[in-house]
Amino acid sequence: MPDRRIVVATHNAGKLREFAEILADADTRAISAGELGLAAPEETGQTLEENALIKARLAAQRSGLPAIADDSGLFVDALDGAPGVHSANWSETPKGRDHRKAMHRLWRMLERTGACEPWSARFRTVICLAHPNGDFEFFKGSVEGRIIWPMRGYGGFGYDPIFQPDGFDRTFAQMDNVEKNQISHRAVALGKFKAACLGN
Ligand code: ITT
Repeated sequence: MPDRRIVVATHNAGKLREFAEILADADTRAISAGELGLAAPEETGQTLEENALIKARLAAQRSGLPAIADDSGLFVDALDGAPGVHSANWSETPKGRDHRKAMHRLWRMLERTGACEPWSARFRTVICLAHPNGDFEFFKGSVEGRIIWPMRGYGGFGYDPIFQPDGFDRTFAQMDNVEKNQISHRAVALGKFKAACLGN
């Protein structure tokens, strides 16, 4: 990409921070959707791919710049992949997002299944890079792990306090940003994006 500016089309502060940290060593200038005053589109897709495309395409059209958007979710095997693509919806309340409520709901459902530990799960993300001319491509990442209860840790965001990646004895919320950004679903997908598009 000769013009090194790119729009990061997210309205999630936690995601935006991780994008900025992971892209910090890339020769590019990331501009947030908020800086450009772009509104968040309705996510009407049934898949991570569809929603990532909706978000990236709109931001590219509105800004005239290449845009990347991430659609992600937590997929729990004992819940047949829920909350999955609906991960954000589970946290919605009349007063805004409440991920503690969403994590309690997840836990109650898991208890009801009677499934034995370990409760295997994965975070998945699909990053879409969209260009103003309509071209687009996807970069995917996932991280395997398990659901932990009760919640542990205060770092990260979203469902991090109940997700422990394989090979670690701490949840994402108990890790510092640097450690999470080395192994997370978002780091894997952004690593592929950087290698393909930014020459990193
Ligand atoms: P944008 O669409 O503006 O990017 P969003 O939060 O609505 O922000 P999604 O539609 O992709 O993004 O929803 C993702 C959900 O999964 C949301 O509830 C997040 O908090 C959660 N999530 C995504 N990545 C996560 C991570 O790394 N750690 C914990 N939770 C995560």
